[in-house]
Amino acid sequence: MRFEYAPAPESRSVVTLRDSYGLFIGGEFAGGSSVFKTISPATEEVLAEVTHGGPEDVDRAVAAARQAYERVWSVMPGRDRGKYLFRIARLIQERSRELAVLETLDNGKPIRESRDVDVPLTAAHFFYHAGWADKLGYAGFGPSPRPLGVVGQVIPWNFPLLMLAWKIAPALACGNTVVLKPAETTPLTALLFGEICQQADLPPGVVNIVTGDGSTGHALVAHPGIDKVAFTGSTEVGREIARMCAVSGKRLTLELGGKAANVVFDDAPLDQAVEGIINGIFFNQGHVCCAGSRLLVQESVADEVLEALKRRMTTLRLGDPLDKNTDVGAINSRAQLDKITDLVAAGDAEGAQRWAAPCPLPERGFWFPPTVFTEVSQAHRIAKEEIFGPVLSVLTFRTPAEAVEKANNTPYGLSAGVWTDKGSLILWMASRLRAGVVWANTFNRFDPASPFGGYKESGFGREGGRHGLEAYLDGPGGGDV
Ligand code: TAP
Repeated sequence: MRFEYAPAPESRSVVTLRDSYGLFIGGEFAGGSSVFKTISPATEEVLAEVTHGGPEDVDRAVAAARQAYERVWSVMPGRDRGKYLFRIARLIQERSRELAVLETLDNGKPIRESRDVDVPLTAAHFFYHAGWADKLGYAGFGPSPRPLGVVGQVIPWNFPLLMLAWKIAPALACGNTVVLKPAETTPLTALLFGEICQQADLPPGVVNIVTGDGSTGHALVAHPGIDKVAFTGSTEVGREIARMCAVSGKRLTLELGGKAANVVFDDAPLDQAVEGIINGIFFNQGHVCCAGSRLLVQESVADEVLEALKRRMTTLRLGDPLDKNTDVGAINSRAQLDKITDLVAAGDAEGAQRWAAPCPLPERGFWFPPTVFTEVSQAHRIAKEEIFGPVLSVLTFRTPAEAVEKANNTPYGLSAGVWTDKGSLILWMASRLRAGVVWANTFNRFDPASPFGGYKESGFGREGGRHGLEAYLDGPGGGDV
């Protein structure tokens, strides 16, 4: 039965959008030489003008971060750094509604997700790392581990605020200062975070936000004044950054793409598994590095699972991201929509069978319906390449060994899911899957205390947990190149 829901839009009035935003350098907002527009992907409405940071702006930001590092932050006792981080975490909670609405406007993700996932996890990351700031000497890195210095951080558009938290919170807890470049299509919550730093009285220069495009990111990574680069984004750009950092003495961590297998055995609780498949691929429109984009289902239950999956997909609500009933929001940009459309066309051309949930798409903005491909072979592009959209490729297997072989048949290695009633099979699978995270009877679960990161072309280094601190402290490990 399909229920009809009255619209329940979240109010936009909790956010005051400015016409234009400057760069956040040395604790102040200031304009630069040129600007670009950021739009709402759901309506194509221009939200604001944002400053494009050039090499000279990056230079100023790195100088401000260096000064703050040497004079204030690296010499401040950990317990005092922790107080600032606790203050930031509380301000994120206080301003959570504003942050959630702004994230949804700029990114296109459903308000339900920004309100219930992105923003609470962002606050949780700051709380967690605030707790570490005065305990680093007990974390197993020696009695007084040292920070690295100035960190250049470049993040993608799929979880703008959360990726900022994954980068900034551990860096600051360990005593580093940062220059962060948000993605071109989603700069607004990072700039609001700059305001939160001001509100928290964070010493000027400890956090600097330089907005811009790939060229700004390039200038930051190439800058001789930074000691470490932390990058989250595509494998292609990650490769270029690894080449740039090689033999430079800069430390490097890379969090890159994925093509995760979500493996369903015939003894799994199937209704629960179907919810996990839906969450695995349609959460955040599939713009998730660890999305369960390849469903591996045991042949004996494949028909049953597919039928239940399609039935569930017809109940997904696609539309206005600010509506609290919406499950599937807008695709983040026209460029990403074109990429999804091209890969789906390749799936058709290579002979896979496409089925999309019947749902009307809004006329304006960028949209793609939840889609599933069956009769997919491992050689198809849709089974090999990261689509980064709401598109699931279904393959089948007969034995656990075949499931492992197919799951590992990818250049990526970020995450995987296993659905079965047998604990022994979960452990058997987890020890053989080449993935940084293996979820058992769940998917897309995150916690700041749990390290996250990849194998192979999904990158190296971990974010979160004690392992994540290592990437921001001087000493062994941390993904040196
Ligand atoms: P990218 O195109 O790689 O962009 C990521 C960031 O790098 C953006 O800020 C981008 O700026 C910047 N950039 C682009 N070219 C650069 C260059 N030559 N030098 C330095 N910086 C440069 O990725 P995306 O499309 O935004 O994000 C999607 C990708 O991120 C997917 O592959 C996804 O799997 C991955 N991802 C991975 C994770 C983890 S934890 N592994 C988490 C989220 C996303 P512009 O925005 O201006 O292009």
